[in-house]
Formats: sequence, C-alpha cells, structure tokens
Amino acid sequence: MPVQQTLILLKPDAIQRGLAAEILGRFERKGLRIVGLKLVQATGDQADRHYAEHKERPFFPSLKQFITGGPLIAVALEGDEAVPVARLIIGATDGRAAAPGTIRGDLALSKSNNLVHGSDSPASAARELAIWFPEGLLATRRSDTVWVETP
Ligand code: IDP
Ligand code: MG
Repeated sequence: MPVQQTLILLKPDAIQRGLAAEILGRFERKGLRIVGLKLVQATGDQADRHYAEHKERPFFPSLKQFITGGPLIAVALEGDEAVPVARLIIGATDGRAAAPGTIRGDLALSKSNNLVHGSDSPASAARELAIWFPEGLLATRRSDTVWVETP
C-alpha cells in the first residue's frame, strides 16, 4: 500500500463554472489529503512544460489557450495509491464517454473542457508537482492522522 502524491489541476472551466468545491470535495471525501493548494494564472511556459507530451498534437494550441485562459487551482494530494485512485475518481478523458459517478462523467460534456487533470503515473506526478509547486509541499506526518488504518 504505497503512499503516493499526485498533482491535480482544477482547470479554468471548473473555476469558471463554480465547481471547485464540488470537485475538491470528491477527492477529500475519498480520503486523499491536501498537501498543497493554490490559485494560479498559468503561464505559457507552465502550460508547455505540463503538456509537453502533447506538444505535437493538433489540439495543443487550443489546449494551451484553454489552460492559460483563466485561473486554475493546483492541488497536491497524498494518500494510499493516490495516483491511480485520483484517476479513477476523475474518469475517462472525454466527458461524454466517462462513467457516471466520476467527476467527468457527472459534470463534463466535452473532451477538451473536462474540468480536471490528474497525474497518470508516479513519475508524471513528480515531474508535474515540480512545475506547479517548485517551492515544495507542506511536510505532513502520518502521525497527524487520528485514526488507525488496517490493511
Ligand atoms: P487526460 O487528461 O485524461 O490524461 P490526455 O490524453 O493526457 O488526457 O490529454 C490531456 C488533455 O488534453 C485532456 O484532459 C484534454 O483537456 C485535452 N485533450 C485530449 N485529447 C483531446 C482531443 O482530442 N481534443 C481536444 N482536447 C483534447
Ligand atoms: Mg494525461
């Protein structure tokens, strides 16, 4: 049961639609802990670095315009298997195909404006957390928790 950290972005459409609390609440209720959180106006450089793997895709210019088009909220979450667990909560990329019960399945009707980003692997999480939280995260201790977890 590895404790992982993952990078979540509440994309500009989530902020514009007033869904930040709704989306953040889903991760919190699952039990993932917030270890970093900030409202950010993304720069072009941050967008280029964050979406480097998509640089050559035809949708990249509009994706960059979208992600820099308004404030977003960057969140660092920590918990048991946080990377895959957050991806499950987020759902498939295309909101029209995402399963009901997921964030995108319940709240998004678009493949581009799909409300939320979640790192797709621990290596991606480390790379992305360095982009959005270059100053690092709050040090948290397992002893901060007030319950005992069983395997
Ligand atoms: P993911 O966010 O589910 O990991 P990726 O394939 O990594 O999906 O794509 C990154 C983001 O780029 C998506 O969340 C979405 O905003 C945008 N995107 C992906 N595919 C398309 C597309 O075919 N058209 C427009 N935008 C897309
Ligand atoms: Mg991705």
